[in-house]
Amino acid sequence: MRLNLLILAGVVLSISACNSTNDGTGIGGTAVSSVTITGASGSFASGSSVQLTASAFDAGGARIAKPGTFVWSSTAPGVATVDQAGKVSTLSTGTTSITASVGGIAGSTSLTVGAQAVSTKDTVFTLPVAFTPNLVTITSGASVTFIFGGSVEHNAIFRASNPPGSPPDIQNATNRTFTRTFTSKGTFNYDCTVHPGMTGQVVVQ
Ligand SMILES: [Cu+2]
Repeated sequence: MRLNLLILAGVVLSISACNSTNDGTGIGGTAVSSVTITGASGSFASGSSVQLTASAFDAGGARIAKPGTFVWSSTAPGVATVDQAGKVSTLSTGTTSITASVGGIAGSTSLTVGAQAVSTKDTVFTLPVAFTPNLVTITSGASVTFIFGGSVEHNAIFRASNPPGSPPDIQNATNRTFTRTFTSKGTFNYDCTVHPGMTGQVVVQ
């Protein structure tokens, strides 16, 4: 059984308040009532990046198209940093809270880097141009199923810098499923060379 200790995604917090100053009103004067963050799911390998998206909503729950500029921050920048476009860079094992705020209203999401329960098999999806999850930890001899969904072509090329035991690369494909078995212990990094920054990691214990 796999412990989903690390599936810590989605909206954890949204704060309602009524102090709408400067950026608190969007185009048309709509006050921001809540902020949510989407885009993170699963656990993340250190040394990877994750794009988050913030959305602002009015008191009636309608999304505000132009709420102003979100200010992003990370409570544990040693674990992961976030730039002002919502792009998270993961640095080391741990958990951090990523916050986006506009008009005095903040939303945040918890994000975990590194540690993951060991699994006897796992599945990686390509959604939409990211390996999800981009970190899986399996026992030696276990397999990972790679599901290349949708119409976008991807590949999975194991890095030359990996320890001995990388399975065969997965060449460009769409809408196909591949299984790769990992018989050697170690950390195996791979990339989709079609999409720069689309990287993943299999840790074999
Ligand atoms: Cu790709």
